[in-house]
Amino acid sequence: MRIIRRRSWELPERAVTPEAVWRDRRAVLKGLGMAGAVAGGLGGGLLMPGRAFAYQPGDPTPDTPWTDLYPVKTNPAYTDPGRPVTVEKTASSYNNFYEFGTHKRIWPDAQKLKVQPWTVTIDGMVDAPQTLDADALIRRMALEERIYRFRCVEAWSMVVPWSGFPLADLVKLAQPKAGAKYLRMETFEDREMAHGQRSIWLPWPYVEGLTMAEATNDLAFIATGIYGKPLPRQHGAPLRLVVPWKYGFKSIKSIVRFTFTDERPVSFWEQLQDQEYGFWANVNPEVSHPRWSQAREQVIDTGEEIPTLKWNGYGDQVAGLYTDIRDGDRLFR
Ligand SMILES: Nc1nc2c(c(=O)[nH]1)N[C@H]1C(S)=C(S)[C@@H](COP(=O)(O)O)O[C@H]1N2
Ligand SMILES: [Mo]
Repeated sequence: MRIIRRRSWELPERAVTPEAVWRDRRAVLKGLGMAGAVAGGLGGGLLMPGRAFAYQPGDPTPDTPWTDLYPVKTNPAYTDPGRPVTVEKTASSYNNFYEFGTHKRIWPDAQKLKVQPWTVTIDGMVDAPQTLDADALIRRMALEERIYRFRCVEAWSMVVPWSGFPLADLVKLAQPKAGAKYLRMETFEDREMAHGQRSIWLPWPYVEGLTMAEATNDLAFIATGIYGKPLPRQHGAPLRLVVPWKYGFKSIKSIVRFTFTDERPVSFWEQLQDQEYGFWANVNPEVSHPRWSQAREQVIDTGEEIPTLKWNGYGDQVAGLYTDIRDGDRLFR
């Protein structure tokens, strides 16, 4: 991961192929009856980044069985993030999803993610191990909308309205045994579908973990939607974690397995570089990343630089989780 040096709209390819051009090209191809041929066949690297896609960031999420559930009711406790909500198109075209590439413009490639069928396994130290379809799981939960601040370890941030359910509700469903101390979460593994997973220097699958106290904190959320729609693929459809007091990499996408365990999970980034990405990863402006300061952050749509808040401003709700843990509010441990 690198710190951003340019704002998203300053990326050179964006300047060369502004969106109006992609849209025009799409309209022209459609007129010629070629849109499908290009998107499915010739597309590839040749036309990047002006590849013709039926879907563009900000459009309704295509091909998901969950559209009827949205929009969901707002949770009044999380309607005031204290900052403007990020422009939807910006949030959904500036993503980290290493399964599809190491750059921020993964949204076209992420459209290859097949979201159905999608099986979720809940196992480990639980009284109710189960394997269920994502659709069944999502329909079983009471969905709500929450607007959260989100801070990536790369020092950029956004504010987005997530739809989903509290992670605590999934914990209830699982009925963990008394000995369970951690929740380990895992992303899908499919090298055919997700070409980034062919990079053997990365420790696939993506794994993340929380303590049980963190997992049952009211802020810990499983997002199934964003901006009042089912999650677009690039945001980690069909379900992903959101833990807004921690750096963004903890918020694991496209989860297939929830395992309750008494062993602390080793996360993807920790396995790759434990000197830089620790288990706790709580947002903390006082603890620098070894290669850059965490004191400030850049807002992705306006480019404004603002001071970073400890626990991303959620200390009232989470500081208590770390009183007994030495260095628990730091990036490493
Ligand atoms: N499976 C998986 N989950 C992931 C990532 C990833 O590469 N793969 N990137 C993480 C990082 S570094 C960030 S900042 C957020 C980005 O979420 P967004 O693209 O929805 O904004 O997803 C996190 N979850
Ligand atoms: Mo991140």
